[in-house]
Amino acid sequence: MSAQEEFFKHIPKISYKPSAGPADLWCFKHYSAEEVLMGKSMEDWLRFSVCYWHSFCGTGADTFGFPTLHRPWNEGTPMEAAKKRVRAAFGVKYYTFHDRDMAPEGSTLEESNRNLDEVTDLALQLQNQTGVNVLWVTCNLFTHPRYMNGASTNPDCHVLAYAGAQVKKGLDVAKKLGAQNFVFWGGREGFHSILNTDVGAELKHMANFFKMAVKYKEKIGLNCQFLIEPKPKEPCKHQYDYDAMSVIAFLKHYGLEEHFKLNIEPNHTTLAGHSYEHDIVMASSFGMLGSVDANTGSADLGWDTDQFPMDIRNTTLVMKTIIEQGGIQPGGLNFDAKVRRESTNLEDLFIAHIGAMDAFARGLKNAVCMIQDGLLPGMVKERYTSYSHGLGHKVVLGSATLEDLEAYVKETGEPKITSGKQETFESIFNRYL
Ligand code: XUL
Ligand code: CO
Repeated sequence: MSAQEEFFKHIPKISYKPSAGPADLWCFKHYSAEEVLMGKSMEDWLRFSVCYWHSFCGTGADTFGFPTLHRPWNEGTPMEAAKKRVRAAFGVKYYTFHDRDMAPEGSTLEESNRNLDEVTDLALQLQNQTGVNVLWVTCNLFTHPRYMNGASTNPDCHVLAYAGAQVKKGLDVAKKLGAQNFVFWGGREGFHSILNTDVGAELKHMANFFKMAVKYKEKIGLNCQFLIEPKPKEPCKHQYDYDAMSVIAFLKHYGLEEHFKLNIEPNHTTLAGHSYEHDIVMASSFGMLGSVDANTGSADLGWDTDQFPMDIRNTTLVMKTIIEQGGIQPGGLNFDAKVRRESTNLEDLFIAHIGAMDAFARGLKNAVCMIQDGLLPGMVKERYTSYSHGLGHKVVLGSATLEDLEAYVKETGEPKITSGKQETFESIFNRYL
């Protein structure tokens, strides 16, 4: 029996219907996979991926309450449920998963690895049948109690060794399934108290751990992009991968920048006190934006709520950056997002994905209009014209000296006051939404 017949009998095939009215939610009003914009199809610009842990493992349980989402694929023994989930998950183009979402942890490393082998054999078979691919794999190095004081930053090398063994297996699985990326999210790589923590030692251990992963990846000929996912806090009080700039500094400091890019999750960015698009833009400016965990938080809450991204302003700014850097491949837009605990119908899970895909498709179209129109890019260019010639050009080339600057001021006097025109930029931006 196909997953469609087994789990999703009443879910229609979702197609593109630009004339859809506000109540017609079982279609894409904006996402038209094959439509070509600026030389690439929408499917290639957006590279959507569904994430396993929220959409297939999620139960709606939270710190205050029991599960509310009863999914038919979560029934049976842990291994039976794992296999049902794999079958249910095969309806989307890309998927992402943690090793422990795919198969339950056993009582020994060997047993965990066997479980993973068994379920990923089935996943590979289904991938080949359906053409669905892995956008990225990651290892869960934060749920098991052994990791409560960190994985690669644990003060006990025995725990670091366990994490290394788990990552080794994760890389093997990534190779077996043809994953296009491999993510490291350091949820417990940080501290709760500075008093019991040797920060310098922990950072060095983490860097050397990453070097081991790079070496093993090269050894097995795994051809995928390594990504680090910044997040400032939660579960730790302070996490080393605080935000895009901290991770870039870490990578450059330890000579790892050739081997990694960043997977930016906007809900983590806002948790770090930045605006939604901040880390997308910062990572991209350094040529380090590798992938996006496309979600959003609630500005009025300030924690990691992992909501589906529905705000067109946000999706427009993200897509503008992605277009400007020429695309996001081999990364993509992974919906690291969960339906609300109160959204208990299976239909809600579909509406959430359709709505978020449409929000990004609309963001893409807006950004294309903005870029092709040339008005805003032209205005930005205009602000920097003084760097296109003379002294400004020397500054750009790195050949100007302080003496040159002083001579210029002596000759030309006080710079004139120039408006930054923020409200003009904002008003024009709004015209594209
Ligand atoms: C946690 C988070 C993770 C990573 C993968 O906040 O975003 O799910 O994306 O471990
Ligand atoms: Co994430």
